[in-house]
Amino acid sequence: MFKFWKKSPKDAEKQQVAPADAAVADVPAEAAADVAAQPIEPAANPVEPIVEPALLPAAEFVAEAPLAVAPVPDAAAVPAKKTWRERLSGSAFAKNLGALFSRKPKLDDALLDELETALITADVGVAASTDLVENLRRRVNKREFEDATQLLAALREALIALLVPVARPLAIAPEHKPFVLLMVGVNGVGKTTTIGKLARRYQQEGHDLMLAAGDTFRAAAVEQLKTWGERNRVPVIAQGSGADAASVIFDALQSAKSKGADLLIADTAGRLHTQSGLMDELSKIRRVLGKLDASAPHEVLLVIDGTTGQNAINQVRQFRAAIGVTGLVVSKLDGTAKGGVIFALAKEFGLPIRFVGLGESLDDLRVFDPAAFVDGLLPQNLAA
Ligand SMILES: Nc1nc2c(ncn2[C@@H]2O[C@H](COP(=O)(O)OP(=O)(O)OP(=O)(O)O)[C@@H](O)[C@H]2O)c(=O)[nH]1
Ligand SMILES: [Mg+2]
Repeated sequence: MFKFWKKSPKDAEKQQVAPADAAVADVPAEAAADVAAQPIEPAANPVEPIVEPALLPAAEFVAEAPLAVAPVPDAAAVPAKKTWRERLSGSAFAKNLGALFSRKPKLDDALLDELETALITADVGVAASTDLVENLRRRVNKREFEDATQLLAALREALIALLVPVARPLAIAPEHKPFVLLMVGVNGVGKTTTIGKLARRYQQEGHDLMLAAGDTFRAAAVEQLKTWGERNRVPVIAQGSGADAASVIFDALQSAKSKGADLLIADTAGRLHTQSGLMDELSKIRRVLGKLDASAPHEVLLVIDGTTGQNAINQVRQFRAAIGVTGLVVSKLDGTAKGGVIFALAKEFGLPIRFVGLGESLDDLRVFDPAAFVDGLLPQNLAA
């Protein structure tokens, strides 16, 4: 029953590299976004024994595709980028706070209690909400504010101050060649689409990058990444579905090294943080990469679905224990997300929040900006 996990020399031969295809070089950003955003079925995620990958010679894994950089699509063809406020306006955070302050409330204990409830229900978490409101309460008691507008301004400052320490953008350190970025997270959080968006971003910045299709559970997952790579002329290292993930990522690093790529982004299968067998597989990926580069992976990005709520805290704990997370991406903050989970994460862990997902298009993966984020959640003024 476990035989599909065993890597045979035949499996190694099956490894493919998505060819660069001049015919699809001019696919506009929107089409690429469609591919990146295409829905995929949930992974079955069986718990399987871990098998060390065979350490095959580098020559067998050299990517055929040149590391060509596709032309950057014409900016005019891309629809106007939506503002943070437009993207975040549907969140419970924005709605609750908007409703609270539009009543032109009196500065009293009842308002502070309501504010605390609004923050907690928007996923900010009990600890962060209580801290924020108790600080404001002290200042209200000292008569620092004349009206609710001033209280709102103080809340804005306090929220931004909570996030500034975690707004540390990802730097692709040139001393690592390639810089290895591993994308991890539970099922369906947006890992693969985020890879598509990041790949486009780094390609436009002039990086020679390669992708590793490390989600080997489903053929659809490999195809999703390969299609993206073909359209954007980014080489994708993949083996058939059912291959060993650590082996695919190991091969991809070997290939990226031999091609002189400066960035390798590896996808992994979604896994529940409670599935210990699958979490062990992540440790194995780290161990195996270490055979080629002791410092790899240089970034482990954990993607958290912004609609997850307080369960996000458990996810960070478990993934951190299994593989050592170095940065977070909080996706899907548009739509039904309540908006506050980022504050809870910042308060609990202090891990860098590298990017946030504000929608499905390529433009919607933004470098995390605390002021833009907070301003997108809060009412512009008491009339909002
Ligand atoms: N609205 C919105 N949808 C997003 C965002 N990021 C990803 N998605 C959608 O989330 C769905 C799942 O995305 P995937 O990238 O396939 O998720 P994954 O983590 O790779 O999933 P598995 O490989 O199954 O674990 C897709 O429909 C994406 O378009 C975002 O920021 N906003
Ligand atoms: Mg995926």
